Amino acid sequence: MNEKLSAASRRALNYSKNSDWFCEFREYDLRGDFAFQPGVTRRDPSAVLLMDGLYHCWYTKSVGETAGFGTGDPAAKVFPWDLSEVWYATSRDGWEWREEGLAVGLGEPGAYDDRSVFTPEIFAHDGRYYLVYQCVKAPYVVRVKNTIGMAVADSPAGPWRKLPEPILVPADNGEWLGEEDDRFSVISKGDFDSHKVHDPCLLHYRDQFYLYYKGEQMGEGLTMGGRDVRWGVATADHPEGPYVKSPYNPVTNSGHEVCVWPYRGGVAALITTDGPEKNTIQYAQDGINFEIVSVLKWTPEALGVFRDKDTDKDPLAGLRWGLSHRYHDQQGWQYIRRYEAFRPQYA
Ligand code: AAL
Repeated sequence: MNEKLSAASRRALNYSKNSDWFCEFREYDLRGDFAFQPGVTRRDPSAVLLMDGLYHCWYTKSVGETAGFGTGDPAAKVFPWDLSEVWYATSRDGWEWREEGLAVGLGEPGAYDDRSVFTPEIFAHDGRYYLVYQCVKAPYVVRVKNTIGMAVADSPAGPWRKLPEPILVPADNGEWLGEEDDRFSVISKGDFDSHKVHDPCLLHYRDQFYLYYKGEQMGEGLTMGGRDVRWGVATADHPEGPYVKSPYNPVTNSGHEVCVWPYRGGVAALITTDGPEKNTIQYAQDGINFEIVSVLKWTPEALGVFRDKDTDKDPLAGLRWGLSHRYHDQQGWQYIRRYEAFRPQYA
């Protein structure tokens, strides 16, 4: 064998394995209330649960145009996910969806969630349902800290009982520089999750509750893969907490919306959008130490996976289909679509 191996060939020595983790994606428009609707934003769908022959999902909903920051009007909508609430929909076939109504609304003025509640994930355990989602307390300025809230119900249709305080908050070890409302001027950055804790996703794992989440950092930097966005995990002995951040955080060096599923005693993750390892599937045998197992051509945005009862049967069983969202136009109208993952059959 040729003794001279290039750096790329040395790196490729391990690339031939894991091909069963490789997949591509297709995306489809949906019918009913999830069809595109100008003037309405529906985005960031949760995982899809199937119960008694009915599919259920939760998502961010808001109406009205996005004005952005700097209007001088504190009531102006600054992001498509500002002034939002968590809504709930069902479907008999996963294609035609019916909007059932509001699941979790804004808190009272002055509460930690009085400005926006958005980007939900659903977790079912022991006959009880848990929604985890992002919260913003007014005023929604650039430097506002985003937290994670939880609401609990005995039925997917609610009623939902909010916990009195967020279950997870950003690290408080960064220091802003000056008074200007920008998120990059800092005296010190602090931890990877010093500005926002986002995209919560709960799994029951190794007899604990693992809350995976995306962190955004004060003074956010750039890497060779773009935005420096990373995930962390916090664990608890009870679904309602208290959640303790892992000493291993951050557990990824890339990614955006959190998309994780259990597989054969470990945790699989779809890493998208940001960072040097974006568009990869990664696997952690211990739920903490993730390794790349496949590199993907393209991924849908903000996946909410269908929670298959048996995800051990195939590496991709936990990713096979679900919901995603798409920006229909730059006015900020996003809508929910269906995605499907498939293994390409090369001739
Ligand atoms: C989503 C999530 C978070 C971000 C925004 C709304 O895809 O990553 O919730 O803040 O985009």
